[in-house]
Amino acid sequence: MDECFIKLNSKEKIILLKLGGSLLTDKNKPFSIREDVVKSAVRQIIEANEKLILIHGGGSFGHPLAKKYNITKGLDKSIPNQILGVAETHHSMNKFNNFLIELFLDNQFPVLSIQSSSIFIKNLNKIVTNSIDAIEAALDLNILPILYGDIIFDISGSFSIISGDQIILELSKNLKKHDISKVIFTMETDGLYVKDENDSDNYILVEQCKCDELGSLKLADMGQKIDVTGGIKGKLDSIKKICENNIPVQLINGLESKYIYKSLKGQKIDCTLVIK
Ligand code: IP8
Repeated sequence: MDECFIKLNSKEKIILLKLGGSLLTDKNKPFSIREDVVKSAVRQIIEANEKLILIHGGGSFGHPLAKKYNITKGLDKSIPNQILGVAETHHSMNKFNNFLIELFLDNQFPVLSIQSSSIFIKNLNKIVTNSIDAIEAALDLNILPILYGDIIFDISGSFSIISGDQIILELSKNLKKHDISKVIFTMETDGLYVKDENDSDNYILVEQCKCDELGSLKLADMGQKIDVTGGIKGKLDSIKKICENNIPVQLINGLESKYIYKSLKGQKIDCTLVIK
């Protein structure tokens, strides 16, 4: 049999799960973890015990600091202590990530933190990675890799922010030994909503849509908090790009009981599914 054919078919299926920063923290109150939400998410992931990579956002540990030092705009000598701010933002995300890591380890569940600022770098505005082999090596040993939104260096001598959504996009392009069966984004609503044409006070959940329809949806404004990485618009762009690689994306409510577990297990829930 053709060697290439065997290799293609020996790839292991994997899920990418993003826990949104606004779900896990109170984005309006710096450095505040929503402990019951985080603990419930961790419990559901352990219980589901599926092969996955977990990615989490910045919430109140990343965005307020990134905004204070205008990190997304890159090096700006007129901003006092900006370089210190880069280090502080990374450290703050590290502390937040540690909280999750410890919850898993307290439950004897093997996880490993992977720093996005060490494996990704920007070159001429494009994110590149020398190797994400460590992630796949961890997966092969049944260790759950956890990545998070972070600062990212630019080889031109600057920096910016890499969001959890961008990390997912990079993973979907660069994983070699694993096929992504789906990407799950957890948020605080059941998915995307559009205005009901017959009743302007009512919103309707979009249960399924194609990625090329995303741009024309008349989405309801479900409220925005401080988000240096583009809010819902940035998210839709990332979802579109992920889907274009033929990976289904499910947007689910991380506050609903057992939704994370059910989604990981492929059980039916109210959500938005975006397909190619
Ligand atoms: O919450 C942003 O990640 P996101 C990370 O996934 C920082 O957009 C450091 C602001």
